[in-house]
Amino acid sequence: MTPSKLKDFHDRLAADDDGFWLEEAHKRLDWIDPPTTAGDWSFDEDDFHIRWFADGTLNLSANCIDRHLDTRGDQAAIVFEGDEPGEGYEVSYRTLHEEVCRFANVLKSRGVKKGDRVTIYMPMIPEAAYAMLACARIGAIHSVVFGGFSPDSLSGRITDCESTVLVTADSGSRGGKHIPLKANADTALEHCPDVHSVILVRRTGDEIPVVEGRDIWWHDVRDTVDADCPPEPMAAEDPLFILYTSGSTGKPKGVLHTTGGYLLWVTMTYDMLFGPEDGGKVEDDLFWCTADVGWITGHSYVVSGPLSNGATTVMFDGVPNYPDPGRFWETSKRLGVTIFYTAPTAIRALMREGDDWVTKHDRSQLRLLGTVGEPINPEAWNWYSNVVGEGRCPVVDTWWQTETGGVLIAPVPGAVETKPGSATRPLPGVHPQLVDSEGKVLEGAAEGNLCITASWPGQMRTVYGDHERFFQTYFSTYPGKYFTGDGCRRDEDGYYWITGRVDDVINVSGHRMGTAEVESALVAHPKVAEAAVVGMPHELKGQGIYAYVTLNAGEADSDGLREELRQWVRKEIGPIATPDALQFAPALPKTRSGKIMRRILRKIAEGQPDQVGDTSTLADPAVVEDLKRNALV
Ligand code: 6R9
Repeated sequence: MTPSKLKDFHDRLAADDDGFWLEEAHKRLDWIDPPTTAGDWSFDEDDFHIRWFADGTLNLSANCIDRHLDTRGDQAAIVFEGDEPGEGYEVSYRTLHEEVCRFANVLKSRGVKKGDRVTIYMPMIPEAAYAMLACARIGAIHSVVFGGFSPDSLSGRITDCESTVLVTADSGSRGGKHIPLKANADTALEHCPDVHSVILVRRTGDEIPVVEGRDIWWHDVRDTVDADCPPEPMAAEDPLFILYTSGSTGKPKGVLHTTGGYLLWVTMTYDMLFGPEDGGKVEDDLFWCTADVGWITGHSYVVSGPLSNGATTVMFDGVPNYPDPGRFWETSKRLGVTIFYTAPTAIRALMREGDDWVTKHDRSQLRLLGTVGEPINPEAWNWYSNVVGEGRCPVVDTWWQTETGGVLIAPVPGAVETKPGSATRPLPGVHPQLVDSEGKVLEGAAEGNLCITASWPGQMRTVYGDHERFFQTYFSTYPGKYFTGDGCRRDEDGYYWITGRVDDVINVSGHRMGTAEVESALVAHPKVAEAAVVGMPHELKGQGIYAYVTLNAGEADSDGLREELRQWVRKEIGPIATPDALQFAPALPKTRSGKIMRRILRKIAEGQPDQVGDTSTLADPAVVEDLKRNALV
């Protein structure tokens, strides 16, 4: 986009923001009833509400599929690339339409209606997208659970949103290893008596038990239902999906997004950041976002954003270093990928393997590179830009969250100059503000806590089943503002530099982990009395998990028990939650009122034990000496 075109967006917003949003909504989406109102919201406690385009009706799947059939029916909508290089196929928009309609009719045949919740626990295969779009087509609310999560995590999420239907596969295949999805699902479902139907997709062909009456194979029923399914008219504010994400307290929250605002936000941000250059055509690009559909990035920029724009999107069911660290670039070349979007953790891991794995594959077809999920260090940014992108491709560092639906801060290619390590400037319609811990607004160059002062269409609408928690979590810390949980610096040019979470959330390889979740998994072990978990710097993962564990009286620590506890957490939550370091502590540092002083634990985990600061308010300051002596870093 040219700088003047971007300026035009800002000017139109400044002149008449409601008019701007209505115009964009009408232009970019197909409505059944076009809306006549745009934003209607208040972040104040006594009048708290968020609505966008409230009198409009539309259907997301019709926008992502049906409206393209006349012009791009034969164009690839999805290019699937499996775990083994070259194991894949293309799905045209026409085929996507048929598969999604059939999937929708299978869901209907199992009694799924508008508003019902369907849980999806799948590998990164096109059927995962069919299932998501099929839900949207009939107005069911999907909850995708990342395939790397444990049976317990899965059952907790199924129970929280009261799903009665689960979509899963026999097993997944990642880096040559099989992931027993169906076996995990069966274990999870022992605690979910209300799930009456499991739709099973065959992925690996692994032998699995099938429960008569409950489980049905997709390939058995696919041809028994009609190949057409009319899209359900949905009010713009009807729920679209729930996605669980970790917060600083308690169990993961079910972030709920609604239909119209979310779809406009992902459609518009995809176009601004990854769409064709002026005069170009969307079908000339091949877009590859490496995220899994189990995360928000997969929802917004593998499925809805690209498909709503009529783009071709890659679904990749593998890992960056299998069969070797050249996989991304070998596959990009073979498929003809022009836009590549991944996480800093992957970039850092590949950077360590050396440039040869990159340079041996021709990358001249790449034109744009993106990153998401965590702060990118300038060294990794420069390597991505210079080695992968040959200094030719703009690097688009996109800052956003599950809660924001789509990108809020990022450089619009062609219009905003980049700085290595900065997500740069807010997109049109996004109003960031920095505040200090007392809530005082910071102007100009400053560092503080990142808030957003005005609603945008893609904002989450509630925590499923707990609207009070939604308000308390995001709007009570700094009244009248949405608090992101991130720290941020703004430089003299008005550029934003995200510094990481300021709450008790750890960002492990771009995945959010609540310290409270890991702690509760640890204390569930019969030998553990108490646990405290903090982040530690990690060269590849960005942050690692550092756990302090106090055993029950009479239990002896040992390396064997340390490993047992690490595996315990892995089994309870999933591999991403496995502690990187686990220190046995006879006691944790507590204030006299019994509050754990995390500041001290963080400093020790960061390898800065001499900076723990004032410990005089501790009930027993001697505890700290033991912690320092036995520190693992
Ligand atoms: C999209 C996604 C959100 C948290 C967010 C922040 C971190 C995401 C970032 C970034 C620095 C970026 N984060 N993108 N930090 N620069 N470009 O990742 O959503 O899983 O909800 O995580 O990730 O800390 O608050 P989610």
